[in-house]
Amino acid sequence: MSQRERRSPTRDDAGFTLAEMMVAISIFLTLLVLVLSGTITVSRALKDTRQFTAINEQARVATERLTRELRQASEILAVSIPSTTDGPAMMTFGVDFNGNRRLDDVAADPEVLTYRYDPTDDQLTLTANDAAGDAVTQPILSDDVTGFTLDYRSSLWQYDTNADGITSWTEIDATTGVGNKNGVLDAPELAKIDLVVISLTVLKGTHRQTYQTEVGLRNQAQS
Ligand SMILES: [Ca+2]
Ligand SMILES: [Ca+2]
Ligand SMILES: [Ca+2]
Repeated sequence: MSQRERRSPTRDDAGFTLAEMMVAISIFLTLLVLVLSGTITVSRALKDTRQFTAINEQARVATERLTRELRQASEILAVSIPSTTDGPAMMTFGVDFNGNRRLDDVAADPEVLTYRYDPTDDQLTLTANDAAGDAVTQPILSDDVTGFTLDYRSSLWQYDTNADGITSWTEIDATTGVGNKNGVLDAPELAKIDLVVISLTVLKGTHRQTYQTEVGLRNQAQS
């Protein structure tokens, strides 16, 4: 063996070859990407949870507010019932907050309230007159309401024609001498409605929460 050949580096004493270095670096980079993506996923999940907790709390407060106002309502003035459960819904009702036995257009606390759900922008709004008597619409919940339904019922059991224990507005509408049989909940039947089942669903990311409550209208006149 020549001098030159003896000095040539063998595989064992040359440290890492270029190929080995490349493999080591790519393994290191792969592990780094995995660790970073795991960290990002966890922080994104935490952010989603925080946002949902906030919207969840707003939805709870909104449902409680509507429940409180509706319980004091003296009359339901108008409703719009969607043909599908995810359609637009509207309800206008009056509350005699100042106790003067009529609904005032101008009052410190607005006495005619309209709640409206628009599924095209996932928004629940409230329209009421301000202290000057001008109608003002404000969002109650923005962007995150994926369902808002109002089911109208009566405690007048004699109109529960299918005897299922619930007097629905459709039964009121269909009763001769009580409803006008037009398939719509309108003026002739509204005075008979004294129960409203509210269902509100919010969705943030993958989190979904539905609030449902049945409200008895204490002051609704019946005849
Ligand atoms: Ca009043
Ligand atoms: Ca029934
Ligand atoms: Ca009707």
